[in-house]
Amino acid sequence: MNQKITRIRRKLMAELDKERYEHTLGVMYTAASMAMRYDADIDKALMAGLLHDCAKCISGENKLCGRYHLSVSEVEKSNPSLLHAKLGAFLAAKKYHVDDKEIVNAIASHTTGRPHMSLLEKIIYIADYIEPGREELPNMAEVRKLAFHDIDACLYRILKDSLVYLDSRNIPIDPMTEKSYQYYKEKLDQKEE
Ligand code: DGI
Ligand code: FE
Ligand code: FE
Repeated sequence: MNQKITRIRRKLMAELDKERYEHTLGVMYTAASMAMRYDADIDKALMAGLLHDCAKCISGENKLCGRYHLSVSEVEKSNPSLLHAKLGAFLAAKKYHVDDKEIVNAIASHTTGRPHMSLLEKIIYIADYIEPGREELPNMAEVRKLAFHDIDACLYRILKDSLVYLDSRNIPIDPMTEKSYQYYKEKLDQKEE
């Protein structure tokens, strides 16, 4: 696994711009730290963190999805940046030869989340948001602490803040982001009853 990580790191250094590569390393190590905290597989967290944005610096996402027979919704068509998650999951398997379903799923759901996320998916979704190089988003100090204290509460908090952010900028919400938010809201409400 370590050799494979080193090999893919080298490829990504050429594939991504400098800022995105630095972010990638931040997500990779943050995900590993969270895996330590929550008893998840550290190697899988490293690999999923490393590859989560592997399709971020590619242009013509719509066309590429067509070529690879990946479905594109209306919201994705008008916001192609959403597509780097599913395109990244596809490339992780086909170009970087990652055959672990859990890793591929974590890459696929890292932008919108989804209901019933696995532990690894939650870790990547959160690590992407809190890695040390990420710009200071609202409530960041609190969210970072929560990540190592209560993973579902943290997930909910990020989904909530993301919806507020997207709304304030009039960016159309992907239905999956909304679904994830509702699912984790209900889950937390039930826990509190
Ligand atoms: O790729 P990163 O920048 O590291 O982070 P990311 O994969 O979470 O992508 C963030 C971008 O995705 C940001 O520009 C907002 C956008 N995004 C997240 N959820 C939604 C969304 N865009 C739309 N249109 N709708 C969403 O629900
Ligand atoms: Fe991303
Ligand atoms: Fe990212």
